[in-house]
Amino acid sequence: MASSTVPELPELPEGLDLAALERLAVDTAHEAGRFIVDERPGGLGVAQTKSSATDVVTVMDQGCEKLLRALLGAARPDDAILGEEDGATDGTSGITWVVDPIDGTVNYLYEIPAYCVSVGAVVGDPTRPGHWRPVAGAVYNPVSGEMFHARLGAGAHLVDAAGQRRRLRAGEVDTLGQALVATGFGYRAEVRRAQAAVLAELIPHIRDIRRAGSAALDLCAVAAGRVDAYYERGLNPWDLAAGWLVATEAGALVSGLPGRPPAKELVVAAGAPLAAALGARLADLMTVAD
Ligand code: LIP
Repeated sequence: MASSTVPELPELPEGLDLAALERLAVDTAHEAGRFIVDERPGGLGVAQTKSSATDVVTVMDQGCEKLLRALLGAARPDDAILGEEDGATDGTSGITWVVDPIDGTVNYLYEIPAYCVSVGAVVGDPTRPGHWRPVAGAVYNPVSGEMFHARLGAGAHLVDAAGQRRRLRAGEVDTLGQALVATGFGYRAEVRRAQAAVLAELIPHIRDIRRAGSAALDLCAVAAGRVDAYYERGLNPWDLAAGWLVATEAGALVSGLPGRPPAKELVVAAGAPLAAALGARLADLMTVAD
């Protein structure tokens, strides 16, 4: 099984029950997913903005993160938590929960059914690229009812709305020209301009592009073979944590620029040969576009 290009990381804490972490990730993602659908107020609007006027936060992002923190804190009070909305809280167990209460917030605001709750348990320091990796995680799309989940060394699975469970296997397309590629764009205009310039140069060399609007769902789409590859620049640890493990446990490689770990500068996910080809092409194009 291909693995991510990260240096050797700290050992897993003694006696860590990865299956229990995976179950906790699934249960909390499911409860939080129900919350953002069932408790969505009518006429939901923007509560605040972050890096730009289009980088929006709703009261449901804030409420969902509070719920995730309460559930994880009650189950494992010694763990640290890093969340998109409320930042980092320390712990002593060696495990950090990296959570995105609503990944695909703009889709959620527009009621486009491509958003999810992402809950990942990681070892190492998630704020330092190359110094962390996920060990258990779940990505739940509460509209489709699809629960993607994984733990280190045990494969990745999808449980659909009917409760059918299946093991995930990433696609095996190994040439760019045949690759259906997912990607995303940032919230700041100058970043989107550079990303669009890279895409304009890349698109003649691939099958086609898909833009779903959620990094976590894009990584799960690679795991499920629904796309052959995904790449994006500008991701935060919470966009990445759980989806990264689902993709690698399904046989994909998740990396950054050639020879570098997944990081804000770039995340690439695909079967090993395609990830290498795409990573190299993007490295060339990004240098030109910057
Ligand atoms: C989103 C990512 C997506 C990216 C968006 C945004 P959010 O995260 O999942 O891949 O293209 O710009 O960053 O803001 O919905 O948590």
